Amino acid sequence: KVKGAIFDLDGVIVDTAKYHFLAWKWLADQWGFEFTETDNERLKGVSRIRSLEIVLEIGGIDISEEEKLQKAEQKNEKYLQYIHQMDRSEVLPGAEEYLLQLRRRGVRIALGSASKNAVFILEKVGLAELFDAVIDGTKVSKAKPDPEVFIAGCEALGLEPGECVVFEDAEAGVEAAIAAGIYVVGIGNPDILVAANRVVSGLNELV
Ligand code: B16
Ligand code: MG
Repeated sequence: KVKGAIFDLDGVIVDTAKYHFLAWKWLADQWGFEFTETDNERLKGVSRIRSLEIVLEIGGIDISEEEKLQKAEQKNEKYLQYIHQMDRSEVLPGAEEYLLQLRRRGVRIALGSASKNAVFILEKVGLAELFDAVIDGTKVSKAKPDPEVFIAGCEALGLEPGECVVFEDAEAGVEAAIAAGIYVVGIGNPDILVAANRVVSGLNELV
């Protein structure tokens, strides 16, 4: 029986990928190369600094480690301007209903996100109080596909991996859940999330 559910944030609860995209594109524009939505797919579920490295690789740009930290910081400031405007209308269809449904059944809920802005976003969209635990980019050091974030999620809920289920939209996240030994429901395209135990188009399919 499932006792705990661990949710990814971007792509599962909210669509912040569009704001990450705009902020990375803003940096690419300054460097003078084109950064497309297809390029942006490669950044989903990936940490901020690793995302920057992928963006630099796409643009064929080489900068020092110190400059990388500066650029990642600039990108985040731009991203924060976008997410400051978020409200509950940006919660993806079915997400709130599904969280409430699980809570009524006594299932414990955690967030398992790579984002360092996760708590801020949950508060902006009004879902923070539905989570019993939040494991985000400020709490883990190894990025998905490493299982660290989801193992920490189970521990925070006081449960074993075998008692939990993960909801993930990114390939790296699905891999991380499998490596943690947790049943994983992919959110998105079944042709991409082939490794998931089950794939649905969105949480609205599960309500
Ligand atoms: P931040 P998730 C991830 O969120 C995003 O998918 C990814 O594109 C982003 O680079 C990462 O968070 C870090 O975010 O810059 O806010 O710390 O899908 O793991 O919820
Ligand atoms: Mg995601």
